[in-house]
Amino acid sequence: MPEPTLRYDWRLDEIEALFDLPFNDLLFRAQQVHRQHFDANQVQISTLLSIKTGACPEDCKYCPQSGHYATGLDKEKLLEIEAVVAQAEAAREAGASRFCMGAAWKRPTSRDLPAVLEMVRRVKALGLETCMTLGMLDADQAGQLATAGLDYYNHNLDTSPEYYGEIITTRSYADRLETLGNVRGAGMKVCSGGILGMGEAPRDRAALLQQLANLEPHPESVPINMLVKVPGTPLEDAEDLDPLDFIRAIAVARILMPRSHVRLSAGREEMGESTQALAFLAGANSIFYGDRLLTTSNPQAQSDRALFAKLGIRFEGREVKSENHYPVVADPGANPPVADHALFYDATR
Ligand code: SAM
Ligand code: DTB
Ligand code: SF4
Repeated sequence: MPEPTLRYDWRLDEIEALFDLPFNDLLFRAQQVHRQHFDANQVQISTLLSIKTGACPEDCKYCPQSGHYATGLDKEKLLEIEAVVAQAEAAREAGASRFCMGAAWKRPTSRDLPAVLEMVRRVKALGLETCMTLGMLDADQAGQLATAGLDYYNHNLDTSPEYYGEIITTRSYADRLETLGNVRGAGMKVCSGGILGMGEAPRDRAALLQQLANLEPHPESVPINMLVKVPGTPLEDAEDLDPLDFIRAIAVARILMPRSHVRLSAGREEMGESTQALAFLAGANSIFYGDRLLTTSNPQAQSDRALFAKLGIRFEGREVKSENHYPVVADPGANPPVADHALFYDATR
């Protein structure tokens, strides 16, 4: 099949028509696109660390770290650099190729930035890809992070422009787009996605993906989070999203942004193996790996390895030692030979 040209002009009605396809047709199309650009049996592995937790001045209604809601989180100071490096080393040993550091800030201040820049340099020196999510960035801050060696910056659009005001009032959609522009302008890779299951309408899910797909270039990484309902947040009792609608959104994201890594992000613990397997079939090819997200729990690494074994999925990325890594040989013909210190290569780079 000829490679489709990347598009940045998706109309909402076209995207809604994809969502409305029969489920099997949608998944088939997504899987075709996926296989044109990726090894369908490889998943990129990122590990998250909260480097500054809680007491955030923003009012994001989904977020346990917002200081506006009583979620029982203690406010913490910025972690020490050595503690961050130690966690990054452990993530690397466990097989992660990217280390993502998150801070509950509206934006980094000039007081905090030097320590953050040192974290980037030190984590990068371990041979890991680096990612940070620190809130809004101006062009100068983005430039400093890029110079320090930051590979990716995560800043989510979260939902559609129309629904956004129901979820956050302390920073605007335009603010978010501006930060993404500053990240791009500094030459870093963009990680941007959203959250589903916040009571949005199907049209909002289509409109979120439209916003992401019409960024040129597309974000290299697109995290699709299922809302983790945290007691104390205004969304703690949000109605469950049908898992099949979540899968549809993954499939549509894959079709709209064929070369991007689509991350099956928060919410995996509540999902079960079958939904996760469907997400990989729909074109998700990245996860957060490790027992914790930022403040909430994620599946145990051991159960992720077991799931990957069942599905014949391999870790994408750097060379890793197989004793700390899951050496899948579900189909020996399709996998690289597994030795004691097997090398796993990213076939997509
Ligand atoms: N404070 C920074 C910011 O928001 O720009 C970075 C950290 S913030 C926690 C990163 C992202 O995590 C949010 O944009 C949101 O998409 C996601 N997130 C936060 N709480 C979540 C929840 N309860 N369920 C799912 N995703 C969540
Ligand atoms: C993203 O899209 N999801 C991650 C990461 N980017 C920073 C965060 C998920 C947070 C889930 C709630 C928590 O653990 O606090
Ligand atoms: Fe703060 Fe980020 Fe949570 Fe919003 S999502 S309250 S900005 S930590």
